[in-house]
Amino acid sequence: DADQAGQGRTQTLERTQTQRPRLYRVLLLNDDYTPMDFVVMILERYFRKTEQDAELIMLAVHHKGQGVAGVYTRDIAETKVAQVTAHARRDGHPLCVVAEPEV
Ligand code: NFA
Repeated sequence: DADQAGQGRTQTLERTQTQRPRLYRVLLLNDDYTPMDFVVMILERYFRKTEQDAELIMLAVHHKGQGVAGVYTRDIAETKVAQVTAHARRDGHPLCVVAEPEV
């Protein structure tokens, strides 16, 4: 095409700095039925929290309605949401987990 042949109208700007990818918060939402121990296990297993941190985050979600389990690039965040949702449903728990972009 014209661009390939050097007739192009497309300009490529060279930049020395690389862009950093947008990051996404993975949020856990409170509900009345998911056992506290299950939420703690999820935070340890999928979000690599210590037992102490997992308990603090679980209690914050329980009392405030939601809380951040971790912050990741989009693919990783979406994979965490899918894996945790599948695990919760498999075990019969309504636990809700969502990803939202950081501002
Ligand atoms: N609120 C749940 C209970 O009392 C515990 C819970 C915490 C659920 C965090 C979801 C998220 N069993």
